[in-house]
Amino acid sequence: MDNLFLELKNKIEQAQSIIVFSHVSPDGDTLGSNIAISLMIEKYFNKKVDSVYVGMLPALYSYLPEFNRFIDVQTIDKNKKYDLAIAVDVASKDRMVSGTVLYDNASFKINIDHHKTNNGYGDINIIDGNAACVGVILYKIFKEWELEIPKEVARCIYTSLLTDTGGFKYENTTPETFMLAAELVRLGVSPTFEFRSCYETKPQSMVQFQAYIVSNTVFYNNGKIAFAKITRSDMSKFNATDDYTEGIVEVLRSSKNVEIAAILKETKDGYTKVSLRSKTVDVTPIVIDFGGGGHTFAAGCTIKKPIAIAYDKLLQRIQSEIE
Ligand SMILES: [Mn+2]
Repeated sequence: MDNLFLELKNKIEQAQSIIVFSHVSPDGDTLGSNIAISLMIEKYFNKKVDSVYVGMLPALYSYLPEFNRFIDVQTIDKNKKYDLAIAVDVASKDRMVSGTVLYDNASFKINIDHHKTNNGYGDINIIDGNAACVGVILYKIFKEWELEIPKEVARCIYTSLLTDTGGFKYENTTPETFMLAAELVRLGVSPTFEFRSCYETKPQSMVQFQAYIVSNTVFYNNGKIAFAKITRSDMSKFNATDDYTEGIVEVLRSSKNVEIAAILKETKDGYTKVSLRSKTVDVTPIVIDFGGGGHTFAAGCTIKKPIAIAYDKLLQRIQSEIE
């Protein structure tokens, strides 16, 4: 692993133009990691970095330092050839959607990730399936490079850690997680500020939308399976943006009997985006059947079927896993 860290450093030193990618439907890890590595490269390597997102940029994370640096990938010329492209928290190349062509065009490609389903699509692949978040990997890289971590970068890594561990409570929460959190707090991060900014700033309509979706959830197999359906009309009724669904699946899993909770969301093009959370069942085989990926207890996929059909297919598949 250490060799890869050095190789990465060499590649950054050699590059003139650098682009950093976050995955579509960005979360705290992919955004925090993007800003963290971009700021470190700009500060210590004195290079300009383009930090890009695809699709929608959730306003929720606008409390992150230098959040305004994010560029919509659509605004960049598709023929542009960067010297170096870095993907952070991007489980598979297609999660860069319209940005994939820019990533492929780059002279050299880096892939930094912690999804165990990542197939290693980069020229250098720094993948640690045991890392709680990509922020953990970045912290190790910066330490290996013997660089001091400024408070802004510490805050970004803290958000990666906070969000990907669900507030230090998922199975990926280890002694290392708390050691890193302690170190980041020592570097000036305020846990209260980050928590409030991240979890207690929902628009009122979002709280009401989530309550509505949760109250319409259907439970199967003696309450072991929870299925929540979100249609476009539900979304428009509450003026909901894509980030409005964040956190609902965790509420469903909080029911005592639930083993697997599923959120099915109708996409703009009439497909079905699925998000799965489980307590003890490995859900990766389920989403892989539908062309998706993710972690053992948190995974997702997009089923290219209308929501009613996707619902039945997914329910059957999950029931076969539970019985
Ligand atoms: Mn992640």
